[in-house]
Amino acid sequence: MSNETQLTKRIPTEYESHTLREILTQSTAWSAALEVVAAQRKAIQTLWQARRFSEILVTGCGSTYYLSQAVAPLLQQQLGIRARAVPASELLFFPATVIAPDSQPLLLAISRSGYTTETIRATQAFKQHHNGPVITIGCYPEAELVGLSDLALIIDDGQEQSVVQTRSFSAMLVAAQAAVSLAHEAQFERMRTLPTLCEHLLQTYHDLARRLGEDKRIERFYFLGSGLQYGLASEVNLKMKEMSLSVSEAFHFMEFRHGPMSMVNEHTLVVGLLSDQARASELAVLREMRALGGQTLALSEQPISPTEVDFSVLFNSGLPEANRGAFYLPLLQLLGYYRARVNGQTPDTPHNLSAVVVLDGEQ
Ligand code: F1P
Repeated sequence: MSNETQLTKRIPTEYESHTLREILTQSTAWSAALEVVAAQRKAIQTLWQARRFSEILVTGCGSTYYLSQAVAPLLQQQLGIRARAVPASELLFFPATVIAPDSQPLLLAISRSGYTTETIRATQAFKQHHNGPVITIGCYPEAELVGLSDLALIIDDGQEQSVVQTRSFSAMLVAAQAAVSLAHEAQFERMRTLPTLCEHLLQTYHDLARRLGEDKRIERFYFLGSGLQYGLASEVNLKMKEMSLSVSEAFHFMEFRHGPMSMVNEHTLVVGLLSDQARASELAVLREMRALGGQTLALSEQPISPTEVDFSVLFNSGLPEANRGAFYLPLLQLLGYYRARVNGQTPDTPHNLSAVVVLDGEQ
């Protein structure tokens, strides 16, 4: 995947852009991600059981750094082993601040393209100084990063024409969550309902995402997520910035009161990615922001009374939190997409951005 091959493919007539098509067809990439993990079930289970590592480092850049922030807490929670997310550039330039001297880390490197220079160089340096296993999650089998890995989970159906990551991101998240759930076989099988539920979510809430995205009274966006949802809140925030160039930020729920809420007014949409564990406290934050004049949208597994928030997206999937992270993404990707359109932006080719950041020797 190089920048040249981008956007060469014709946009199927029923879609106005690659980005919209890729958002609306992501359930197929989710199915493919589950098949990729099922096909490598033995290798993954052996790796988890062999435990030839004392901690897990998860790394990437941009969207895939935020994906790392969503995957690391999940690995620690589900496997009971210390795991942390770190930008590839930090691992490359400041390894001593990331890896403790007595540690034997496993490296999970995530990259849609598998060609991002910082992720490649950080993985090469890691292999030079540590003999821990290297796993990669990506979408292009021929990529350089795959050649550096002991195990690669590659989801071809996540490949994209658009510069911005949408279905690639969610498919790579599904693959990571599925790989972790292999530690509990039944949990993995239950994840097979994800693609159908994704279709249902898009059919049910597409119009809501469009209405809010096109609502020009909204001038700024805040995405709140804690625990397993913080990385996802950071990603949808990046989508809003990359696609629409809007004023947008992401915070942990409770942190929002400690200063950022000063920005809330009647031109603000506060979006909450609700967890199970801290749900009551998170809803209290949204109630307060509504009282300050902001509009509020909550995405949740359980129903929310309309007295609590202005708008809500209900998953009602019956899946545990560790398996349903991808549900937070499609509608918020659409929100960014429709905001981009009313801002006169072209999401397929965002301002200043290229699909892959390749640096030359000096940089
Ligand atoms: C990472 C990334 C994307 C960003 C842009 C540039 O790429 O930073 O997140 O949207 O496309 O590249 P990758 O390493 O995941 O291919």
